[in-house]
Amino acid sequence: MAATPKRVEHQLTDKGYVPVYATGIVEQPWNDYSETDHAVWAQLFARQNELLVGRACDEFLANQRRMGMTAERIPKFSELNAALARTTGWEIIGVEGLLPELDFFEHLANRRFPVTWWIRTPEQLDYLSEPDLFHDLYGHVPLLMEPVFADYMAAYGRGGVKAHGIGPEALTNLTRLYWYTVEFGLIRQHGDLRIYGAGVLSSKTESIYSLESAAPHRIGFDLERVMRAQYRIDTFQKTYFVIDGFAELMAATEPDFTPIYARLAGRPPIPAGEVGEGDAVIQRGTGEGFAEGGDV
Ligand code: HBI
Ligand code: FE
Repeated sequence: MAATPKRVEHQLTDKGYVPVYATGIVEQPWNDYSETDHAVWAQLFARQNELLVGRACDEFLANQRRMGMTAERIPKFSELNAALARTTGWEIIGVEGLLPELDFFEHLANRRFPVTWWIRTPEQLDYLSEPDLFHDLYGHVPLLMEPVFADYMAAYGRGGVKAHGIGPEALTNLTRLYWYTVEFGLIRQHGDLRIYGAGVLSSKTESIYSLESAAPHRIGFDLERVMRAQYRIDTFQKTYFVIDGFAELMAATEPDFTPIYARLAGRPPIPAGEVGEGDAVIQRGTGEGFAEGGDV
């Protein structure tokens, strides 16, 4: 396991990163990764890449190749940043793990994607409770090379900073949007359903379940519907929302959310496993195996 990284307190350049001492950022300790760390990356990478042919959206594997991400070694953030800088202006920054929401939103608004610097152990191969390097780097980063999705992520960050100023209910609504798009979103491609959400792309079992199980509902994306949808942290999702394309996602989130938050304030959330009236149902799930309770 890599040694604990040194924290860098640095005066940031005029790239617009406001705080003078960014305590949340750590340099990627690439030379400290052990052979076991690289082996875990290689095993997860190879397994997912084989599984995702025909299951991931086209842009995912294409951009992974474009940025030179391979199974061989844990990628160097600096090398991926060169590809990102040339394409969408995004930058990967190393972090210890989950950040306070406002910090996270501010990074996204400035086109900085926080990536956990450490990778899971072989014992945690198939499940760990918080995002590690494999989830963040393998799952989230390739699509930051896709211009429209990259714009959506930056717009999401700006919206998050605003929502943080509005209050907890707005934040809850916005977190659901992140959950059902960036983490667990599906997209129509080639007349079929494909995966673009990082939480699914980085999970062996959910990559199959999300597309092939009869249990979950699959519903056409609708912004306010998604913002009302409770979700699951500890099991497969009970519902997946489907977009027609990244342009649809970007267009849906253009308007100012303030009136939307006001409208939603008076409406109850929809449980994760429920089909709401007016839903554009693509496939109504059987609900088989749904865990009771535990929606957030
Ligand atoms: N921090 N590093 C990191 N990565 C995330 O994906 C993340 C976070 N903090 C908060 C968060 N995600 C979610 O609450 C978002 O919906 C904001
Ligand atoms: Fe994530």
